[in-house]
Amino acid sequence: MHNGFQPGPEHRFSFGLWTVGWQGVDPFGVATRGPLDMRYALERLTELGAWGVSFHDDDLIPFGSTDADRLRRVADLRSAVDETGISVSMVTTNLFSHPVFKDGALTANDRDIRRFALRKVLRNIDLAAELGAPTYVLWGGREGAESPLAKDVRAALDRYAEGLDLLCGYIREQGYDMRLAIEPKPNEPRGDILLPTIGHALAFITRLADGELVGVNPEVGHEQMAGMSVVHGYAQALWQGKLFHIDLNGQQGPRYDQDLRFGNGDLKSAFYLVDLLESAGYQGPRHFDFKPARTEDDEGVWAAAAGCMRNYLIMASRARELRADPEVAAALRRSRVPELALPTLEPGETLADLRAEPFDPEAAGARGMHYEYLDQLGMEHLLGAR
Ligand SMILES: [Mn+2]
Repeated sequence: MHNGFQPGPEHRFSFGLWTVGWQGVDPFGVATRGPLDMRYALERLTELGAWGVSFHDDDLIPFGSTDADRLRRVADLRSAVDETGISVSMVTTNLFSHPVFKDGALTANDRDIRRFALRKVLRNIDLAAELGAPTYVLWGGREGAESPLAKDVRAALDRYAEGLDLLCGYIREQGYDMRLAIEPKPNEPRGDILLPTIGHALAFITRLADGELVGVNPEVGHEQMAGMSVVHGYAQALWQGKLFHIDLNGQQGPRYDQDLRFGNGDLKSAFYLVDLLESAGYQGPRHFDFKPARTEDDEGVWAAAAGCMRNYLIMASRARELRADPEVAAALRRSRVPELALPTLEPGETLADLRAEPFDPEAAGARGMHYEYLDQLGMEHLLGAR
């Protein structure tokens, strides 16, 4: 393989422990791979050029572990982190696997379960702070319903906001250098999940008591499951200063959550997403949340992880070439793309001035945009034909 796309710490690539550790259990089949040793995973990731790692509390400390077991497992992680030099880039809570969360966690109808969920998150936020994780993700996979009668959505959103307000208050009170990021998803495992898209999450954040601390962690595949444009969604999150963290992976349209290797699936969206992240100066981790296919053995797992990073670097390089190509620059001008950056009104111009301006809609309506030519140029860069 070409060696010009070697990942290194400067690229800030990170992986969830649960990604390379996925054993291939799906609704129709049992595991095809054995459990992955945490230390081995961190060593392999570092060797491949990854910079960071993330985990759910239960990835590291099985649900129901004793305090002694918990301490031992945290100490093991610390020593593996120190030995490999990998960063703990993000931590999150598993509020979905155990049967207690079958009706949700922060929005479960049962109040005692909501209280238990909060305790589980608070405990893990302490651990995240101890390990220096700057971002804490909340994916509410079970926060939802199959029946509209079963969940009072307005009350559920009240409880969701209450939960986040309490967590933000705790982070402030403890003086933790940490921000929260909500991960939207439209469905799966629930029939309908609350905060299904980036847009829903961004709107929800505006209603929080301390929304400054809360942003989004959009996942490529989740937006595509909802039929959304991932590029538009990420761009709006950036525009609102809320793109705190990202989950890169691949998906083929609206169907079950595929969690494909980044670059597999909708390649064109992946390419323009990389172009967006690189040109907008996104500073957070380039975090992958994918599942190496259950057809793979250990070797295939690491080939998939390496492929995620390599595809990102190849696309970033193609995006740089695209942006540096004078023909592309000329085509962008011909399509009047830079004109969109101009305010619609001149400074000092009044609405009366605007209303008095002569305009010929027939002539303007007849102007071609030349987007087909522009898109083709982009496509040729993506395909390596230029
Ligand atoms: Mn997913």
